Amino acid sequence: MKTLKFAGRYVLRHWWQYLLGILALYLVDQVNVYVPEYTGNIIDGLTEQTLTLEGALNIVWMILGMGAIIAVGRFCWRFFIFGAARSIEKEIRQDMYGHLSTLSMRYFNQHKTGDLMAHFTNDLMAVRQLLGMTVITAFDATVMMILVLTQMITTVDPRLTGVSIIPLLVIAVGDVFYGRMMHKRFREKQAAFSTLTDQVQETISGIRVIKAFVQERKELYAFAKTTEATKEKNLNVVRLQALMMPLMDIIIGCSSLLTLLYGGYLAIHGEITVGQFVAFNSYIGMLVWPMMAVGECITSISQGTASLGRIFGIFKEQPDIVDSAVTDHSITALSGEVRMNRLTFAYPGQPDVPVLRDISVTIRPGETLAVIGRTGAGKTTIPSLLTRLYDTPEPGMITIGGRDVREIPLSVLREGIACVPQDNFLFSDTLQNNIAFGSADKSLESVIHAAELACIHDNIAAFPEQYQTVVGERGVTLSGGQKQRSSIARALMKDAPILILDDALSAVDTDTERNILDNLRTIRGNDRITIIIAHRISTIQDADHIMVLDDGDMVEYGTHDELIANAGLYKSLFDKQQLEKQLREEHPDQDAEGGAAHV
Ligand code: M5T
Ligand code: MG
Repeated sequence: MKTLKFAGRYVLRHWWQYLLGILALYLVDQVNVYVPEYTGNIIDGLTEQTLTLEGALNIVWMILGMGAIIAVGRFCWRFFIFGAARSIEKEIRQDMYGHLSTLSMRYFNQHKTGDLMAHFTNDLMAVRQLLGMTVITAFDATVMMILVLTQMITTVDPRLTGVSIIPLLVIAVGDVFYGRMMHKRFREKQAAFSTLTDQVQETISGIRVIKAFVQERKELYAFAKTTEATKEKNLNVVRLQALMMPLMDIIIGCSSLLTLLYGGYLAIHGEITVGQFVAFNSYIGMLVWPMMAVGECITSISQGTASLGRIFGIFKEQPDIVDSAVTDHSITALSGEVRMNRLTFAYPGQPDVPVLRDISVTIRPGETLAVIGRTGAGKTTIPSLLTRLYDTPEPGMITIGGRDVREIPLSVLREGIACVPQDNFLFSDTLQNNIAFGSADKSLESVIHAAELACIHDNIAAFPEQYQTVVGERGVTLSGGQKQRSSIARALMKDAPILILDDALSAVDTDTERNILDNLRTIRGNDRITIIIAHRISTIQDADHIMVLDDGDMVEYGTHDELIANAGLYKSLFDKQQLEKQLREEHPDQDAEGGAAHV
């Protein structure tokens, strides 16, 4: 019901188009119904030899005129109704896209990309079909049926009408069963399509891994299975449709036979004229389509409403993280210290597995906090909570300038935090646009400045098209380190009060790393906060505070010297990495790119 209300809102916006379309449709039907009557008149006139040449010409003109009205009418209904359906499709697609982008991480973690893409393609197509062709078919079929039956009864004979439509009633009853079977098969077809889209999408995104692990054949085999399954589901639909057609022909044949027998009988006995007999045959022909249309309508209504339901499912989904009653809209910029206050957090869906436990730190403006720890220790979770991709279980666990992050308007919070995520992502666009993404100032000078700070300018300047170089999907034409540094440049463009680098220097050699860190120190000044997450001690040793995370616990906290003196986990990491460095220096040809052991 809510689904229909949802669709109704869009339809109502285009009510005048539907109205005009339906009027045109009605006009065409009305005129169509008179054509057999006029043809019948000519035949009667000819057999009874009462028709003058002038009279015949008049009728011919009438028929031509009707033809013209039908042509214009057909254009109009197509134009108005298909136009409305296309517009609604566009509006729903636009709204769906807008809504989807507001949804929280939880939603995207739970839904497959291919499935979501199928909503935008297949499901919308079914809805367009429902709001376009089906509206026309349903209306047209009903009007045609009523008009033709009335014509049959009034201009020919009620008894003949009764007899001839008996077989056609069988079609109407059969349609119900047909519709049910079709609905089920269509649903399966739709699901198969989703799986197919998903597989293509995953293969393309994961092509590097597939190639590296020489899994092309296996993937091809898996894909062949999916396409085979999709073909089967499509064939199921086709088979049912194919079965329907000959059955229909048989039934229509029966109807024509009855008309011929009983109509012939009536004509021989002079109860109807030959012209009426001929006209009646045309009417029977005209009834076939509305009868078949009922089946079509049932199919596309069930398919369209199913798709509408799937689409409405997206709209029903509400973003978990939004501005709320506690939001103080007078806050327009981030400032002050960042505090984590007994921060404990578990991901939604796994409430019993806290990934951060009882973390308390304070970072004052101008300071740098470094976070180090084994993989899976909970490092990335910290920026996710700071930018509110997820919410802390209790207020006050993370505050900025003394205010809980929930009190800060979401846009202000995210504007104020420039983050280089661990899985950096470049769009299929020019490097200039990628770096300027999210900044108001998109000028080349600013982009170059940011690129220089991120030590990527020289690389970009060496490309033939420099900043206009288009990076492929996910930036595959750039090296890992180049991608990372482009992402850093993007974050630096924002010049935000809080900067977070999540493992953003891991693919950069140690000398470049040093340069970038020196640049950061200069530009961050003494009023802004920097958080650096890393695995390499060289990245973080100059930070004001170093937090050592181990399996969600902050096991050590202090400066580099304090932690070395502490002789704990940090010290053992340091020793290990020093040893590796020495080994590399002794055998420089073995591992030229400075990839220190991951902790
Ligand atoms: C910490 C778990 C993950 C790990 C722990 C993103 C995410 C993580 N986790 C979930 O259960 N659900 C999620 O959606 O949380 O994860 P992290 O903070 O990403 O770890 P890290 O950044 O320290 O690791 P790494 O590898 O980046 O150094 O147990 O399973
Ligand atoms: Mg991480």
